[in-house]
Formats: sequence, C-alpha cells, structure tokens
Amino acid sequence: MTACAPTDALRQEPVKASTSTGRSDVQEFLQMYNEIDQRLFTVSSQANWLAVTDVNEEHTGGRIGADRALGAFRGSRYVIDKAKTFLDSRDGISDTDFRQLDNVLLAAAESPGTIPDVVAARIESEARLAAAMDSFEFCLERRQEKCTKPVTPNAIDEELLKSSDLDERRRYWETSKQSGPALKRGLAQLRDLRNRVAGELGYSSYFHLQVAGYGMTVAEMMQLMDKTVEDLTPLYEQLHLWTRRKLAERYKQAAPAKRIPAHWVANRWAQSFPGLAQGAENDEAFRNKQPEWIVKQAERFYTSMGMPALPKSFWERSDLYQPDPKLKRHKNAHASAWHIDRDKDVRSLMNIIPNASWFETAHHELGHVYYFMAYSNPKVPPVLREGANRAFHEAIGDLIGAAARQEPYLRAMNLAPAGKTDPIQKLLAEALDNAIIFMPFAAGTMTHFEHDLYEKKLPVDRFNQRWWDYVGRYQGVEPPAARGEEFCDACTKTHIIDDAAQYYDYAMASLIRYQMHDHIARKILKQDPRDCNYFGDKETGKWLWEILSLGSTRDWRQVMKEKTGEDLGSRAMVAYFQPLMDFLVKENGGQSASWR
Ligand code: X8Z
Ligand code: ZN
Repeated sequence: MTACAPTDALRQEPVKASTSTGRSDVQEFLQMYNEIDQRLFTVSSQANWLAVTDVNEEHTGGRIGADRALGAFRGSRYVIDKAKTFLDSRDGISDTDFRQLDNVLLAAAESPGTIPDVVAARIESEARLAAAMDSFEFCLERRQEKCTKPVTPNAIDEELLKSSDLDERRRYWETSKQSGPALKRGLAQLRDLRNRVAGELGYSSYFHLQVAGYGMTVAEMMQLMDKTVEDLTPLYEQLHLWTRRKLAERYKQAAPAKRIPAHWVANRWAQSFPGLAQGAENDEAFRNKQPEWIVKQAERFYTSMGMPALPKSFWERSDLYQPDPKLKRHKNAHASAWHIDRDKDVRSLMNIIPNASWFETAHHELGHVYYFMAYSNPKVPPVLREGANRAFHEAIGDLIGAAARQEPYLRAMNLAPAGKTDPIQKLLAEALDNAIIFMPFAAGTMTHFEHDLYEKKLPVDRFNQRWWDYVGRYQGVEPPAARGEEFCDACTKTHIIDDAAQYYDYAMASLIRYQMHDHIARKILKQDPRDCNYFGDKETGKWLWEILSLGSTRDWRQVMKEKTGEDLGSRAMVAYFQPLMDFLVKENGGQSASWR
C-alpha cells in the first residue's frame, strides 16, 4: 500500500487531472500553471519549514528567496492577464476550471508583478518579523541586561494552569507579553505593505483580500461574526459569571464585580478558561505518557474510522517535540500542519509535552494532515487542493478532538478519570476549554481588531488601547494594570503576525464542527450528540472522507447544505449546550451576568 492510499471503505477510482470538457486554451494554461506552481510552492514550503523549525539568518534568507520566486510567478502580468481574460469570457469554461482561475487570481493578488518593489518588501518584512517572533526568548529574570531565567511558552502555560499564587501568575502573564514591544513597529510596517499589495488588484485592504477566499464581502463576514457572538452571548455571560465565582474561590479573593483580570485565567489570551470543571479534565492520565504516544493516539482515532495510516515520511520529517534547550535551536512555538508539495509530503510542527491541551492540539493538527491526504487525489488539481474553505480545514481536527473527549472512548483507552463523570461537568469543560469561551475572542476581539488594523488603518499608537477595548467588550476580561502603548499585547498572538486577517476562520470552524457533529451523531450513529462515540465507525469515516477528498472543487455552501441538510449557522452549537445553559441559569441564581 502506498503512503496515503485509502483503505477499502474509502477507495476511489483514479481519474485524469484535467476535466475532459471545457475550453482547451484554458486547460492548457491551467496545466502549465499547476505544474510550475506546484514546483515553486514546494521549494517555498521547504524553505519556510526550515525557517520556522530552525530560525537563523541563513534560513530566513532562504525563505525570502523562495517566496520571491513563487510570488514572481503567481503575480506575473502574464498570469494575471490570462486569468482575467478567461474569467471575463466565462463561455465554455467548466466549473472546476472556473474555480481554478479564481484561485489563480486570488494568489496573484498576494504578489502582483505590477508593484515588484512592494511585493519584495512585504516578503522580506514578513520573513523577518516571523523570525523575530519565532526566536523570541521569554525571560522571567534579568541581571544586567542578561536573561538569567529564560522560560518556554509551555512552561508559562503550565504555571498559569497550576499556580494559585496571584503574584506569580501575574509575573508569568506579564512575561508572556514581552514579545509585543519587539514586534509592534514591524507589524505596523507590514500592515501597510500588506494593504498596498492587496490594493493593487482592487481590494480595499488585506483583510478584504483574505475574506475574498470565502466569496464573501467584508460586511458579510463581519455580520456573520457579529451574529455568531450575539447568538452565543447568553451562554457566554452565564459561564463568565460562574467563572468569576470559581476563580475567586480558588484565589481566596472577592469575586470580580464585572471583568475578570487576565492573569487569573489559565490561557495567555483568555481564549479559553481551562482547568475549572470538576473531575472532567484528566491531565494526570497523560503525565506518564511519552510525547509520541499523544500523536499516535490521535492517529488511531482517524485510522479507526477507516482512514489510512500517516505516511512514514510524516514521522521522519515532522518536528513534533520541544527542542533540547542545550541545542539552542529556535523554533516556532505554535502548532501547525504543512502540505509541503501539495501531494504526499505532509508534516506537522508541534512542541508536544504530555498533557490534555497538547492531546487536543494533536487531533487538531492531524485533521489538517488528513485533509491534505484526502484531497491529494487525481480528481483535484493542485490549485484546488485546499479545504472547501479555510474554516472547513480548521473544523475537522476539532471535530475529532471533541469526539476524543467522549466518555465511552476515554474509558476504553483508560484515559477517563476514576468514577463516572457528571455529564454537566463534561459539557462545562467543553464549553470552557475550547468551545463557547473561544467565540467572543475569535469572532469578537481578534476579528474586530484585525478588521480595524487593516480596513481602518488603525494608527500604531492606538494598537494596545483598541486591543483591550475589544478584550473588555467581547470577553469581559481586563489587564492586571493599565497597559499603555509601550506594549503590543495583540502582537503576542502568533496569528496576528503570521496568519494575518484570518482568525474568523476558527469561529466559523466552531459552527461547522457542531453542525457536522450534530449530523454524525443523529443521522449516522443514531446516538445522543452529547454522549456518542465515533471511534471505529467506518460510516462516519466515509462521510468525512467524502468531504475531505473534494478539496475546494465545490462551493462550500453547497457542500455544507448537501452534507448536513442546513446552511451554516449556530443552531447546532446552541442546541448542544442547552442543558448547560439551563444548569448555569439555576446555579447563578438569576444574577445579572453582564459586565458591560
Ligand atoms: O492556531 C490554532 C491551531 C493551528 S491551526 C493550533 N488554533 C487557534 C489558536 O491556537 O489560537 C486552534 C484553535 C484556535
Ligand atoms: Zn489549524
């Protein structure tokens, strides 16, 4: 069996790469484009991989060179003119070819050859800022300008999860914000360059260009995000009220009347409130495991549903664990998945230590990797080897990660805490860890901040104030003390630097995930969505694989409607958590939950 050939249940007939109908001039152009683009993309991905897994001047230079070569091809006048001409004369062009041409133009807009100096400056600035972020050393103690106590992001997270000493918590939280000032000016410059690039092909900003990948306008995306926040606010407010009391008990303080101090929370950006639900989280179960077991166990979930094993090259080429500090190798701290050649070379970058959070993240990353593997098939031309949309890509691993929290599965794998877990505590843990608490951060704070950054050209001396305005408004969280413009707390979030103007992807992914989960539980497994088990279910695997293997050959709205029977929305998510809402309203005794 070749590396990622599907198992029997999922086998597909190989088909020729190009569609047999449609205009031959268009097909000739697309064939040429796909071939060259795939090669240049591979070179660029390899260089980028080196640049983020081993940050040094040489690798940053390599990335800049490879990205410039890719950009020069994608944004060449020839490519832009051809794609535009074909798109204008729609006649006789098949749907797949039309979608390819659309993607060709979107990629061209990232590096238009009509402004080569701006494109070159943007590529360089992006590489240098990423290198500055990836090699940043967080420091707990300094003596005479020298760091005497460096600390890893993993160690900061562990401290914030465990410590109930508020002074210590504050020290660690403030340390986690040290990278902001070092990145602030660079982000302001990069924002201007990104906007100038996007403006060249008529986009109002870089934010607009990223939203265009969904076939949506900026106003439509913002409306969807605002509606999502609105739909989930009643539950978020109840959770917030409950959390205020819970944390106050833990720290032996009076409960905050309104906003929660940021250093009270076990996540650096308060995008989740982990470690609070009783007996539903079981970090201990992971303590005696090897880091490799975490990824293997995640893989087992996918293979149990009939998906293929990860290719051997995944294990050889990925970079999954924390580097040995003695080696002084600087490596990006944030998990990611890579489709190096738009074919069989799939990898992941993580810094796994055995705990519940990395267990979840490993499932997330493998969701991306299985998506890569599924759409790398002859029916999908390389230019369409993407998710139905970017949010679909984010949703798959979260769906499986959530399935891996289900009790029957945890029991079978000896990962469940002793005794039967209260179902409400389980729902509570899910809502706090990554579902409901996440939504005002993703759809509110992050999306609105980046909207203002790019669309409104937010002045650099208002970055931090705007950030905390949104954190306060959407999340009900405040800094331990005033944070002036000498800081850039938004800059400490990886995506603001190197995944720009895309964070609404994750909010939309949450909607997609609950919609898919609802369908799988009720229509395929015929089980209760709050107590079901996909592990080993081949039919669920087949249903998912059908979606994954389409890549972006179909419109995502149609895929959603056909596969789940409804349009994208928050219905399934709200329904799933309804028992938790009822519980919290009682528990909170009808107190006013709002901090506004
Ligand atoms: O960045 C990620 C993944 C990589 S695509 C680990 N996530 C977001 C984050 O960490 O902020 C997953 C959920 C949200
Ligand atoms: Zn992801």
